[in-house]
Amino acid sequence: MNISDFWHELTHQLKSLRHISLIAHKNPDGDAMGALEGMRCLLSDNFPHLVVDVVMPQEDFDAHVFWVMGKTEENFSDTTDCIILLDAPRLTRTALPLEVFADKKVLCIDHHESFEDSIPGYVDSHASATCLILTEMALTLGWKISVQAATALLMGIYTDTGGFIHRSTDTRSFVAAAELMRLGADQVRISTEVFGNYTLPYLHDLGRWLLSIVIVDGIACLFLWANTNAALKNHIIGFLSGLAGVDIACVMVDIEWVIKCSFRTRKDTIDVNELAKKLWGGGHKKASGCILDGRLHEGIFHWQWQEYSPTTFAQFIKTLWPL
Ligand SMILES: [Mn+2]
Repeated sequence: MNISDFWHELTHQLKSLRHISLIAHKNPDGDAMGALEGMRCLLSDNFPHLVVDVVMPQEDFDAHVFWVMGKTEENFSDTTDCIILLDAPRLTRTALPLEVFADKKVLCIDHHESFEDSIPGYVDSHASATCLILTEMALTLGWKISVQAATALLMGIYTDTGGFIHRSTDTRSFVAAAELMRLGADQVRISTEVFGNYTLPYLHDLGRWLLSIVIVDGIACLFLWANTNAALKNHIIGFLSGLAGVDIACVMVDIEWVIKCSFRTRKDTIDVNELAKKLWGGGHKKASGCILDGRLHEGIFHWQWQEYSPTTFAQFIKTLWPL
C-alpha cells in the first residue's frame, strides 16, 4: 500500500472506531516509547471521540526515555476495537501472549524490514525511526501536533539516530526534527534526559562491563546479565560499534530463558540485517538482532550443544559473515 492511500484509509477508519490501543515491542527503546506517546497525543488531539490507550505490560523501563510517557495500561481493554502496533513488524515482538490479539483488528506502523508474517499496515524501512514516519504522517495530514506529541516524536528520532550520528540520519530526519522543534518540542529536556543524567554507580557499572569486551577480527563481543540496567545495555552497544577496528558489535543478554543478541555496525559495506537473518532474526542494515534459544551461565553461552565464550562466539559470528 502506498503512503497516501494508507493514511487516508487510516483517517477514514478512525472516524468509525471508538477505542484504539497502542502497543510496541518488548523492552521498548526511545523510538518505541516516543511513537507510543506521540501517537497517543496525535490521535487524542485530532479525533476527540476516540479513547486511546498505551499498553506497556513490562516494568523495567529505561528512565532516560520513560519520562516522556503519559498513562499506560497493563493489557488491552475489552472495548478495544483496533490495535496499532508501533516500531515492530510482528506480534511475537510484543511482551503479550499472541492469544490476546485473537479476533482483534491489528495495524502496524514500522520502519523495520518486513517478514512474511508481518502485520499489514505501513512500513518504510528507509525511515530512521518510527517517530519519523508518524511526524511525516501528521504533517502531511495537517493534524494538530501538541508540544507533548512533538517532544515524544523528536525523542524517538533523537534516540534511533543516536543523537543524529548513526548512518540512518538523513535529510528527512533533520527536516522532521526542525518541524518538531518549531512546534515546541523540548529538545533541551531530550538531550539532558537521554544523553545525560548518569549516576556515579551507573558509570562504575559501565566501566566494569567495558573491561569485559573482547574484539576478535573486527567483531566486538560482550555477554551481559539479565539484571543489567536497560539504559546501560543501549549505551554499551553504542560504545562497542564506535570502537576503532570494530566492524560488527555483538551484545548478548539473557532474558527469560532465551538470549537476545544485538548487532550494530557503522561500516557502509556491512549489512547486519543479513547477518541476523542467518540466525532467524532481522532488523535494519546498521542495527539488527535475533533471539537464540540458549542460556548464559558464568560467562559461558550454552547453545546448540556448544559452549561459547565471548571470544569463541565472536569467531562463530565471523564464520557467518565474510568481512
Ligand atoms: Mn525504531
